[in-house]
Amino acid sequence: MSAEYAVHGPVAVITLANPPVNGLGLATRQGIADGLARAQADAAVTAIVITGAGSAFSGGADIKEFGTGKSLQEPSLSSVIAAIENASKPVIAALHSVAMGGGLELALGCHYRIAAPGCSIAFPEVRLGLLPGAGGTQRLPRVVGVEAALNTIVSGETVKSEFIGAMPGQKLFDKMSASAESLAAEALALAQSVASVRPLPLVRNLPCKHPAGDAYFQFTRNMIKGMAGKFPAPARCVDAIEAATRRSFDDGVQVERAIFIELMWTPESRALRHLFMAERAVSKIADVPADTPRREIRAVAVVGAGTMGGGIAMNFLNAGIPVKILETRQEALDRGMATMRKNYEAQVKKGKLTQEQYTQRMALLSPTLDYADLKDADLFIEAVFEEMGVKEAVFRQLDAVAKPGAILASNTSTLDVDRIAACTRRPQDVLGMHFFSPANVMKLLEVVRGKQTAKDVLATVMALGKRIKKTCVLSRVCDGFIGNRMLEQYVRQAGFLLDEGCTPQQVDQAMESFGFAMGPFRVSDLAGNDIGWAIRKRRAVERAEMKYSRTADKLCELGRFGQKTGAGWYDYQAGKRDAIPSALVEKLIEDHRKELGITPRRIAEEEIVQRLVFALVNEGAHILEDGIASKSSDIDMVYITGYGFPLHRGGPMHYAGELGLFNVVQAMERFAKNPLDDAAFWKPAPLLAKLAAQGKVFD
Ligand code: T1G
Repeated sequence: MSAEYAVHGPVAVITLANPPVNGLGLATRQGIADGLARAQADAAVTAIVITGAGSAFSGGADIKEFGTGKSLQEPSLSSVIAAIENASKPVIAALHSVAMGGGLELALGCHYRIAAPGCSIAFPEVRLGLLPGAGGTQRLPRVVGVEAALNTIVSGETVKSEFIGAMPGQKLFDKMSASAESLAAEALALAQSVASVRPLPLVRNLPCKHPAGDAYFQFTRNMIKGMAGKFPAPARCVDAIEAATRRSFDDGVQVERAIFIELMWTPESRALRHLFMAERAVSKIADVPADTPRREIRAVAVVGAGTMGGGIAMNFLNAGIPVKILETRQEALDRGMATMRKNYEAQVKKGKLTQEQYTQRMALLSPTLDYADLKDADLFIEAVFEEMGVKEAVFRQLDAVAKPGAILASNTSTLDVDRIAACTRRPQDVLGMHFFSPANVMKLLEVVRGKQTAKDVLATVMALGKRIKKTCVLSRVCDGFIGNRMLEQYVRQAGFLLDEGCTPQQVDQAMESFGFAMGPFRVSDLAGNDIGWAIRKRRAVERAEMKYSRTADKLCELGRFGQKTGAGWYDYQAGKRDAIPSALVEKLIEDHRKELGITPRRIAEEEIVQRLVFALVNEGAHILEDGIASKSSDIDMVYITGYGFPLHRGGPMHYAGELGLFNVVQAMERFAKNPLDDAAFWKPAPLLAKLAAQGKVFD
């Protein structure tokens, strides 16, 4: 039962009860329909109120039902709304907390609406690659006007009920309750006050016109072209709303329905719906219950005031958490403090931060050269040079000064967290917190679980990550964790493609057409080519079997580290970031091919994209087999939030599923036949091969 029925005097009350947000799943829709029928049949009932239990009126259609067939099963939301409109007694929607998507459409089908202040009103469907599919594009313009409706539906933005209630001429709410607490009583009173009104008012009967329709919709379409990017839904929202101004209500609903079904099947909508669920699943750790007690984090200590340390510190300052930041030399400490000030001042200049907020944040920051000053911290984050010996020494110091129960985290991007933990007497309090540069901007935070990391430490850090607005993805310990381990294969393929015939700009353009903001060589020039160089040198010792193109090393041997040296894979004019194809680099690559005896070939864009993306997929499958990531949607979240994988593709693992894993394996088998490639790498991971053979997708 997902809707409760009760009678208060002459008013029947139907309460949606499908936690956590009263998603309008089949059982809930059936519960509403049954309640309406019951109220209609009861002569003592003169009016009906619909409201929601818990922390929402309704968050809309049950997204978990999409693709299961249940979302289209009768009673559909549209037929429930039709039953409301055809009811012989007034139906009042009592809105509180959240009224979104199908929940707002349900309310728009009612004869009257009363809203509590603070209720979040939105049509967020566009963020799922959809549009309101139960009459929302036809009814909302009729109660708030075409332009306000179009802005709401195309943006998917949330607006508070009191803001709408104050809009002159709005007909969305017949009444605002004095408070959330008084909503129920005021809804009952409203119901009784309209019990005898006939004919019952219907939103569908209101007029819907725009005085300058052609010009307005043309202007809107031009505006949307830029912001919609690869997503078709925003423009289709405009089509549906325009239909509301030009056609009868029933015809307009047909137009909306057709567009909804069209969008439901687009890969872009499937990707966005996948990521909606992936983002909510990412914080769940199978063996760490959601109610695991957490340690209190009142103060943080950051060791290392370099680019990463300063950026890390800013995350906590922004969340109002005091930070002590330590360096070993005064000038390094001063430099780190100056960088943070510069970052905040830039935000103040852009209007992203007020002067007062800047001052408040800096007041929470205490620089020090003395480890003893860190003794009260509840969480330590080490962000020093990426060299095991240096990190081990730091952790020994932290172990000596930290109080019992303090959490010790390393920001290492690839090193063995278990080995770092072994330098302390408290391995259960040690884990990795791998931030991505710039640490105060990038959303991704890889939380690296050591063999002995305690469950309450994980629960504490995952919750803290959410508090500092990060997407926390749990990783086990391996070289490169999730993101960088996969990136290694992506970059290797990019290098092989140069050996075989591509220029850096051809590879970058192919990946940017696929949807990445920047291709691998532009990214490398931005981050610094010397970072990869150091990792390859370390790997050459530890994993000699790993084959690489030597072009990247030759580039670094020339000191071409990228933007920071004014030259890398590309040339750069002083003070500019525009990547200019470099004749010197092209000659370096040509000479290297001659050295290897390689005759360059023309390589199609499709092969470039497949070799780089399928390299991510195959390594991702190995990562799942090794238990480094617990679910494939976590890998997608890593690549979407930390590596610029295009949103409309849903992440590497989702994208592979969309293409069909069988097709991915087929392509890999072709790559394995290329003598210049790495045949061993292209052997499909057993998990990938198994799923492909079974015609399945990743979990
Ligand atoms: N369906 C199913 N589950 C939902 C849901 C939904 N619509 N919305 C949230 N959840 C789950 C979510 O997965 C998580 O589950 C829990 O609720 C808390 O979510 C016909 C077709 C409502 C503002 O797009 O914006 O209606 O992880 O962490 O921060 O035209 O959830 O606990 O198991 O986000 O308090 C349109 C999406 C659907 C609303 C609450 N509606 N949801 O935020 O909690 S399509 C949406 C949200 C539609 C109609 C069309 C937010 C929220 P779990 P949360 P929150």
